[in-house]
Amino acid sequence: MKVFQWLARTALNVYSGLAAQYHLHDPLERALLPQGEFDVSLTINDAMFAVNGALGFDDNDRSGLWGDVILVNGRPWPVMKVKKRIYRFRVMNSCISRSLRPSLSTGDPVTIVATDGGLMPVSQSVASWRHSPAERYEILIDFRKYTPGQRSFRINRKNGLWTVNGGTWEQVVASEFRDVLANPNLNAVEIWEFAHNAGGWFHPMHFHLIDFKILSRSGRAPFSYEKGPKDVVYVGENESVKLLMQFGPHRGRYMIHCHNTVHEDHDMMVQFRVGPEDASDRITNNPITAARAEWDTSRA
Ligand SMILES: [Cu+2]
Repeated sequence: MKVFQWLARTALNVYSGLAAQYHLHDPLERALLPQGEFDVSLTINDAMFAVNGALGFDDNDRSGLWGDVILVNGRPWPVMKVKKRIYRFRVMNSCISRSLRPSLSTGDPVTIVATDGGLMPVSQSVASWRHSPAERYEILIDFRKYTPGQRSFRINRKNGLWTVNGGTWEQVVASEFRDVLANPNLNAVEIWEFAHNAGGWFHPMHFHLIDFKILSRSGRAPFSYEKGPKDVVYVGENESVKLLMQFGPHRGRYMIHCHNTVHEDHDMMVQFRVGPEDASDRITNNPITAARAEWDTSRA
């Protein structure tokens, strides 16, 4: 009976953090694959949090738990700086119930080199893969082809919502406005590419804070009439645009959204942050449910 009670708490134990990676090495694997700082664990799980930060648990009448925050190695929305080389990532899904489909935002493939029990006979290049709880996949990502300060964003329709790299404004709100698409330094110069690999709609993408210069449109020069400073760029059907931007003169968070305002409402708005996060970045005051503003009559 004691054993039964222990087993019946596995989900709660794993959800509370009792899941980890234990790596075994051998000479063949050491010879073939990146080691040390280039051999990185990614333990992914989903969680739901109460207002006070406590973990919430709801197994939906014993069918499964779906948290609305994805954690990597226990941290929400983590960022990792990489060098221009090949990295090895050991990806473990430690969600209670959620299936994952990892992919790179650039759409580039990754190389799967090992599965749960060790090296594959032949590595496999895939654009994404289906990944259930407890499965482990080891992947290689080649960062040599990416230019520092260059970011790629994809416009996608997902579950009836318009998204940028899969992100929505609902996710930003759920994160208490801390979730950002990118975090350039103050006055940094970067090139951002927005790709819309579908037909049916164009998207007038609008950026707050900055003006930008359109560098190219699907690899060709921009139109002659759009060579001035811009804050809206027409992203046509099956088109990608490259934009040269400098992030200043202010730090803080700023919106990017589609200016087809129906797309914007459902739910094509995200944000970027210039400079480091500070304490005021966390916004818990919901403008819709907050107390009404009052006139300050003392100054009248
Ligand atoms: Cu749009």
